[in-house]
Amino acid sequence: MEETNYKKRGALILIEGLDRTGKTTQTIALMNKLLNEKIQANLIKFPDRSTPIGKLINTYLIDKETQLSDESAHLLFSANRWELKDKIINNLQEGKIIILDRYVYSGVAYSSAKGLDFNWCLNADLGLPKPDKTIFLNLENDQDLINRKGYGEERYEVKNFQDKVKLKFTRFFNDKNWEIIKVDNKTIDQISLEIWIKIKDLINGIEKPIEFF
Ligand code: DGP
Ligand code: NA
Ligand code: NA
Repeated sequence: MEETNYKKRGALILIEGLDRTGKTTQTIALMNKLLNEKIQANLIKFPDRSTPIGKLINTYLIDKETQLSDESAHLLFSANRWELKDKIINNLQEGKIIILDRYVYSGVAYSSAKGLDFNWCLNADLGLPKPDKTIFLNLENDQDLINRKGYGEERYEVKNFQDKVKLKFTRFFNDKNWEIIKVDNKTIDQISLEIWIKIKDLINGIEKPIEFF
């Protein structure tokens, strides 16, 4: 008989959404809750602006004068995810939970919203570990977006562009392991609780192999 007992590993949990929908607040809150529960976890935010590639990306995002073709920008964002691949896998295998603030889906949604081919964008990320759960923070009335703190400071924070990105993200809404949380008119704590309910079955580890894009 085939052996199907896998060693327990940590879960890969991703929080996605448009700019200024509260991803960073929620990933930090989730991280703190896990640590309070004495569960080992690590938070990785993409783009990771601290690496050499991440520094280039940061310049590109904050300095709207920086010229980069859409393709090369995409490949830099993708390379930035590949830089962290081994760390993610090693952490999961050590039993740690990894919380991601953006990942492959942001890559595909933002870059294809600029007109690049959807599958070309995804191809660059094929082989990266796939999240066990993706939670999309959905602002249904996104007219509110432009009133959020700091909005418009970075390259992609333009309402018309965000609408296109949203449309690309919706192509993933029915994917396996995707959950959509409506964030309109909810407090930070309410949203945190909804996230917790969706991930609490994963916090004690998973007995299946890591999946890959
Ligand atoms: P943040 O630090 O979460 O605000 O993200 C920075 C910006 O980068 C945000 O507007 C989303 C965008 N972004 C993230 N990943 C990718 C990618 O792979 N391609 C492109 N074009 N944009 C991305
Ligand atoms: Na942003
Ligand atoms: Na953010």
